[in-house]
Amino acid sequence: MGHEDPDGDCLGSQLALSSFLKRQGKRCHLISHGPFRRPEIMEWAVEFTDKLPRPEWLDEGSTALVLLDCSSLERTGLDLTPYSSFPLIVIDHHASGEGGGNYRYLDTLSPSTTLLIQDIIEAFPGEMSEEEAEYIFFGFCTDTDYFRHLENIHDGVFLKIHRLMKRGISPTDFHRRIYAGQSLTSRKHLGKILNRTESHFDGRVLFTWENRSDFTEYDESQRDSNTLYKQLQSVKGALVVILAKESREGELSVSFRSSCDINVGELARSYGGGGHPKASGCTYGGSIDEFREEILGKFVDILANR
Ligand SMILES: [Mn+2]
Repeated sequence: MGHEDPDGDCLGSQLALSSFLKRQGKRCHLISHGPFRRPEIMEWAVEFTDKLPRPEWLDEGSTALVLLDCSSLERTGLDLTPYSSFPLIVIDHHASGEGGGNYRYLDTLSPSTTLLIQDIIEAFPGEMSEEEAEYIFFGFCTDTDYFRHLENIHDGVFLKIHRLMKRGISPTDFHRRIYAGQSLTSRKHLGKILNRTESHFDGRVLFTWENRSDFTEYDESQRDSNTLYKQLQSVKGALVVILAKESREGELSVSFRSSCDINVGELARSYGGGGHPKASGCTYGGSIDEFREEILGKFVDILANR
C-alpha cells in the first residue's frame, strides 16, 4: 500500500515490488485509497483495491504490511487499526518520516521510491523483469519530472537508469506516456490559473489559487499542477510558488514549490502536511483569503531571515 491520491512513484513502487514478490512465490494485495486522478496513472487503477483482506483471513506468522512512498499509516487514508499486530515494513524517500515501522528502508537522497525497490530487487539473484524495470523507470520519471530534479549527489542514479535501459526501457516512449494525452480544456484551465497569479515580495513569492467554480467549468481530474509549477518557477526572481486549491467548501489543499534554500517541507509540516524541502503540501481549514493573509505573514519573517 501507499499514500492516498497516489502518483506514478507510489503506484510504480507497489507494482514493481509486488511483481518481484510474486516471482519469489509470495502473494500480494495491492491496496490504494485512490483517487486515481492523474491521467498518466489512470490505467493502473484496476490493479488496486481499497478493500483490505479481513485480518482473520491472514496468517499472522507470514503476513506483513508494506508501506511505500510515505512513512505514516495515516497517509494511506485507510483504517489500519485491525492490522496493528502485523509487522510493518516502510520503504520511503520522504524526509518527513515519523520513524514508524518494524523494518525500514529509508533514503531521503533517492529521487524516487521506485529506485529503492530497484535496490531490493537487485539484491536478490535473478534478473528483474522488463515490466518491473518499466514501473521503476516510470516512478523515477514522475518524481523527478523527467530528470529535472536531480543534483550532483544523484550521480549514482544514472548507473541505475543504465541498468533499467538494459532491460529494454525506451526513454522517449515514457516521455510520451507521461506528458502526452492532455485535453485542450486542461491547457485552458492552466492558462486561467497562470493568469490570476499574484506576485508578492517583489516577485519572490508567487501565489495562485483555484476555487470550486473552476472545477464546474473545467474537469478537475485533468488538472496538471506540475506544468503549472514549471511555468511559475521559470519566472525570473521567483523563489517560492504557492497554489491554494479549494478542495471543498472551507478546506484548501495547498502545494508549495521552492527554487531556493527555503525549506517548504518544514513549512508544510507546520500545517500538519509533509513533503520534501523543495516540494510539499498540506491541507488548511479556511478560505483562500484567510490562507493568503496568513501565509504571506509567515513569509515576512522567512524572507527577512535570509
Ligand atoms: Mn515518491
